[in-house]
Amino acid sequence: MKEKAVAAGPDANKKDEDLQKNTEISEGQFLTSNQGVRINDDQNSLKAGPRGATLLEDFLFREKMTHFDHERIPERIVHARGSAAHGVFRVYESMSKYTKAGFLNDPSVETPVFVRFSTVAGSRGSTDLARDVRGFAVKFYTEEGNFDLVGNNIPVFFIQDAIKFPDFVHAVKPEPHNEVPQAASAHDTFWDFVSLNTEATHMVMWAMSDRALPRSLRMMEGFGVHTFRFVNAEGTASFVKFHWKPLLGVHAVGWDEAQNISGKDSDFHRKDLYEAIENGDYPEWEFGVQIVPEEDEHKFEFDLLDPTKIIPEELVPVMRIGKMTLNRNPDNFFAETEQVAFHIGHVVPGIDFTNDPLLQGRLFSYTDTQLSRLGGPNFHEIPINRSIAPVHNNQRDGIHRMTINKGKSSYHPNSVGGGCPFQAGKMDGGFSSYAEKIDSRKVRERSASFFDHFSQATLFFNSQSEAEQMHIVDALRFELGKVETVEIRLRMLMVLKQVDVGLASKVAYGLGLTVPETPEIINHAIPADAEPKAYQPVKVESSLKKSAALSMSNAPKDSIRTRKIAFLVADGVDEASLTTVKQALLAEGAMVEVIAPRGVLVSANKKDIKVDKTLLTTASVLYDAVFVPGGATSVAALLEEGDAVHFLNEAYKHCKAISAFNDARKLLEETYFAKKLPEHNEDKVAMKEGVVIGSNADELAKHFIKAVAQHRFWEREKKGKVPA
Ligand code: HDD
Repeated sequence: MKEKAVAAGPDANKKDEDLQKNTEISEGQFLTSNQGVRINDDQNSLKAGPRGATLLEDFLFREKMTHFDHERIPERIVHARGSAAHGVFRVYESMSKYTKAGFLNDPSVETPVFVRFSTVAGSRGSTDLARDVRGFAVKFYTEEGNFDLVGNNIPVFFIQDAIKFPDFVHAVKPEPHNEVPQAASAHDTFWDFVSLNTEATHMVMWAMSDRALPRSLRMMEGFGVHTFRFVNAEGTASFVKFHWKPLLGVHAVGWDEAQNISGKDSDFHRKDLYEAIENGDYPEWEFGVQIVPEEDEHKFEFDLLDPTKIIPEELVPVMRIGKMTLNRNPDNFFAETEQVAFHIGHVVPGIDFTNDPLLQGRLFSYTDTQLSRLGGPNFHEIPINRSIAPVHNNQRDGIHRMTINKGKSSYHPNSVGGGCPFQAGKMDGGFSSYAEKIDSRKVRERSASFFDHFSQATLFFNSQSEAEQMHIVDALRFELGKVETVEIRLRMLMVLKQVDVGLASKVAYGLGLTVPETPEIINHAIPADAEPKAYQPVKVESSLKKSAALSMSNAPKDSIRTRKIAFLVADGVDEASLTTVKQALLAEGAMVEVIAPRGVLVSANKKDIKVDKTLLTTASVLYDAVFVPGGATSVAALLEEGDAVHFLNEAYKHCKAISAFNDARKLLEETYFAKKLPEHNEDKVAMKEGVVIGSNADELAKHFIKAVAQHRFWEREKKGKVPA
């Protein structure tokens, strides 16, 4: 029977049900071998006597050990370290005007998704807080097949043509002679490459900004990067850029903080995502699109096909068309997060490609890499990768084939199988590529419209707040400071000069260098026998000077949902102030952890209070803000604890909200920021640069909540770097 395309219907559970079929729960079961034989001793191998040699005959030992010996698969060449979650997506209104993709046409359809976030350069076990781009890969299990949106948290890329990808990755990865540094771009080869390959400049600015240090995977934007194509049922196409906008806002940590987090808890982001979902604080993103009609392709100052360019939101606003909610953690990291295989070429009818040369090259790489990573061509049969739309074709056999195809025919056309499976006609939802007109010479060339390497780097830099600009300067001083070859530092200063002269000279000052006078920027993406002048990178004067959407300082700061607040306490704490402020914070959706010198705690009124962490097992860098409740004995005890004072000093250094109730002010007076405390007037709440002191717990809580929502008080940094 000819199968019609399955009508779209609300079926978010379909993927979960599919995964359930492959779930193994050992509860109440006997231990068995892989052949189902029950095992009665898993503690001892089979020996020739209790003190004798192990016998080769021990098939149970051999099976267990052989499996163990092969438990690892090659890690991803890039994006090796990742964390993932299941969820759902729903479009707000039909987008049929632009695309015929079923999941974007029907607001009643809830599409299951699996999302994997990642860092790019580090190995599987590397730290979450590396300065790096974050991968943001979404697999939509639609009724018309899988659509993978394999994006990043930065909207542009380092290179314009996929043929440069191996070079770029070799340059950013640890250096080949000694395999250092791990998960870091702060080394010679990375800066050598990007200073010679100036199309990277725009992306370098993003990577040196706080965008590369997200506070949480739940608080970062996502971008499809390339310009894709939407095609509607009439065959009309438009260009489209994809965005993810987090409903928790876009927030970052500082570089010193990031480095400390890496030491204190290198799984910081992974745990944060997992715990939020376990707590029912489901992360949400709105799905955004920027749509450009076909006829407007050439109306911009940049080329829509150039993946090192954004379309500023001032020119084409982002339409928020749907919402994604991540609501379930994977059951098994390896089976799901590790084995998931994304591919930019997994599209559904209504979504199509453009000639972006980076996108085109990616279309080859993703299937190819899974062949060695997942061991063969049948990785689409691994439960996490399986489409919920039925799969029928004549592909057969290969390593680890799961499907048992019945019947005689495995070719098309056939008559012995009744002609099945049939090709789907247009009315049956068959995919047909957008019939773009192509009439051209076959060349190895880059379009001259790709040679503006600097204008959007400048736009990005100019759009940053003062604090954000300073962080970029610091990041460049740090990274180039780690570069040993002076010529590379100088070359990079010449590149930075193209972005902004002030930026280049500030970085140069930190490095103890002078920006070279005559910039000689040569683009190396040219054929050996080409006329170099024609390929000289240029800077097109951008008519847009600033774009508000590019600065995180403009992101909404009206919520403290899921922010983690540390309460510093010791025996004798004033329970009333602790409870009042805690309740107020919890009511706003924040998370509170009580941190004491030891694992037990008794309040002044002799109540046992649960301790979540001790000063030894946690650190200020793992929280968004600190509150010190009152209580003379508690405050006196904390004054004796160097770790408690350090906790506050460090929180201040990292520009976080800090609050003290009543007599807890004494503890703040022991810190290095004692001189910067707000004047405390008995009945009022005093607040200065994110430090809130007061003796009315309700009022204090209100002000503290506002301060936490501000995320960071970067103005503290203006007064110079502070010790901690
Ligand atoms: Fe890629 C993985 C995102 C350019 C080749 N890429 C990978 C992942 C993400 C991206 C998020 C991890 C997927 C996962 O979680 O499993 N890649 C991007 C973006 C790019 C980009 C946003 C530019 C716009 N990538 C890119 C190019 C090539 C590749 C130009 C090669 C031509 N990417 C790969 C890969 C990976 C990969 C080698 C490694 C593991 C994998 O695919 O499954 O094929």
